[in-house]
Amino acid sequence: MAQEPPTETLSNLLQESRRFAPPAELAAAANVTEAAYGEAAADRLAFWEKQAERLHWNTKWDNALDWSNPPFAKWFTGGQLNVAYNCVDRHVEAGNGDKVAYHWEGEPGDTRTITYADLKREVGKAANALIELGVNKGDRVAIYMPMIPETVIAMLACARLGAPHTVVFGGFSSDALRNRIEDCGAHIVITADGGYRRGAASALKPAVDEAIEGLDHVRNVLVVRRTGQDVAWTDGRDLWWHEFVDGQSEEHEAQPHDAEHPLYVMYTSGTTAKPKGILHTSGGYLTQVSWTHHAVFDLKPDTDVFWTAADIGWVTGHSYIVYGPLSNGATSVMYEGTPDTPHKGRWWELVEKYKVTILYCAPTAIRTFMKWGTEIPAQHDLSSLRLLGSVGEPINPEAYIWYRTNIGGDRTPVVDTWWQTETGALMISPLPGVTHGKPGAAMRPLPGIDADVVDDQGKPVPDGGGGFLVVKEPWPSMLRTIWGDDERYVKTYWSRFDGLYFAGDGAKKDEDGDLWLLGRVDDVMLVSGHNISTTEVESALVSNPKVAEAAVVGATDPTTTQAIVAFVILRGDSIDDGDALVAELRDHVARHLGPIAKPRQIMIVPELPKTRSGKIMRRLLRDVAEHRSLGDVTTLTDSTVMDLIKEKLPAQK
Ligand code: 6R9
Repeated sequence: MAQEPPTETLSNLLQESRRFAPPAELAAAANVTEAAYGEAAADRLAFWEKQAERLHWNTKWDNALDWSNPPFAKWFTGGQLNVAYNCVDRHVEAGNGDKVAYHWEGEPGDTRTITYADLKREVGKAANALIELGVNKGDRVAIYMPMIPETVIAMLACARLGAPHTVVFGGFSSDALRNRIEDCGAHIVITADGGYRRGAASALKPAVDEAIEGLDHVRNVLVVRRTGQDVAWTDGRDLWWHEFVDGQSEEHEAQPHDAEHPLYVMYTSGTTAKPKGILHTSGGYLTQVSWTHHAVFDLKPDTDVFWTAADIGWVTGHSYIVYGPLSNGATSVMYEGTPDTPHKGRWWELVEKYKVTILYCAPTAIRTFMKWGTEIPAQHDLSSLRLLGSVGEPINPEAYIWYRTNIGGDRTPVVDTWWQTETGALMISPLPGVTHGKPGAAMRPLPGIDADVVDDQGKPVPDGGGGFLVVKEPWPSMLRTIWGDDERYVKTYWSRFDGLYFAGDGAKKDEDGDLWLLGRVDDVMLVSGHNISTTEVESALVSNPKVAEAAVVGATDPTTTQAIVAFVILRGDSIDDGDALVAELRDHVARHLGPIAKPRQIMIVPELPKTRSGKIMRRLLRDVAEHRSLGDVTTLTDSTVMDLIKEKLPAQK
């Protein structure tokens, strides 16, 4: 085959023809219908103004969008609201105080039921406690917690006071925590003695002690007692939540804040550079998380039980465990621990116990369940489920089918939702009552969102083409800047293409114009002049019934520029027969995608390196494939994984 010159266009290799129509019953009663697309296209700002009416405003806005100083957007200017009032008090005032906000389940099996009235009381006390600690509007508060109700209560107390929170994953090291506390200049840290993970109490407080050593701006550490383990104590600085917060008055009157008042700063990991503090504000953010939760999950507050099985320290938890569901008065499940504790059916036991109707999780979890086998979910009654969602990475078509079949009983739509910390809320996704879903495709930008795929000149690619995902018009829940670094905000997101938001993801449009996400552009491989996405090769591997999960990287190669190297995890019942299996998988990829995509090398491994939000860290695998020493591993969930992988390596030549 003749070598083609390198192009910045992604090759379109994967073909997928399966389609799933919305169930008739769901479509007939869907919260949002086809008409929303037309409505938003006719007048985008009027569409978002209508969605903003879902919230309680103390003062209505004058102007939907101020885009006079791009790329710095202001939404709903002149408007005032209180985010915590919208998430809690107004439901109590409407007579829904007894409604369950959270069915919380601890990993050891302890449970708590938190109603909206409970939440109002607890948030009131926490807000008064923060006031006593001298927290003023605008002050930052860091939250480093396990998945317990106090995490939500702390976030809402901050929102109530207009004190932006920054929640840091409980699994991050003290260094990562320190960088974040320092960058946003937090005065208070809220933490716990520890939390339960994988069947054991894991400490949090020592990391806080280490992180804030010598940081003068941190005045107090508020500590929730969760595990009862011993903690070191600094008198005058450290306070127990059960002593200090529980003694406060429950009464706290929420004050309105400007629509553009900062709500939170969420740090994106940033693989090599300093983490970016993504700033979200109040009115636009809450409008879009509330509407997308209503539209894409078809949330019926009186009958649904919603479960986002993700960590609150990930943006998915902020928007779809806390702000979206609470703004809609939903009942959610919140689970502290890992899916395999004390057994691999824990999630399905929870779905059965709480009669969960909508489940939202990451492809990495789905592929793990594929590895564990279908018998495990089959032992539970999952018939309450009516809708499934996916987020975090492209969902391989075979993982989508597995999810729909084995968890969704072949009835439920699967909504593959594309978005980012930076976008704040869902951006590209099917609408469950409208869209005829294609396994592996995020389908269309939501009503009110103007996204497209462009070539390296910023020109839209035709149907059938691939390139870079961009957003063309500002949206309500967009990041406003990077905390303290406007210049980096402009440079990172708005400078690659003039006037367009650059998401950093590769994507293609199929012949129908539907969108398929193809992974981060940094991960795209250049093989003999073709740009090939890691996602497509991974999906081809996962379409082999022996494979549960695959990660693909491009390693430098003297003849083809880069060569494809794949790391593969087998499904539970598959047998690794060495070279024969590798040959079979290489041929399988070549058959599905063409000879150009045939991996040079395939390694069968027990685990893959992942971040806490479940994204595969291909950078580390590239280090392995190119025989380099490993780069920064501090954001890995489990740092022993890389040792397991290296053990599997063939001896270096
Ligand atoms: C919500 C979240 C953002 C990056 C994003 C993309 C990937 C997320 C996806 C998806 C394909 C989906 N991503 N959802 N890729 N299909 N449905 O994950 O935020 O942690 O900031 O990550 O995740 O690469 O650019 P965040």
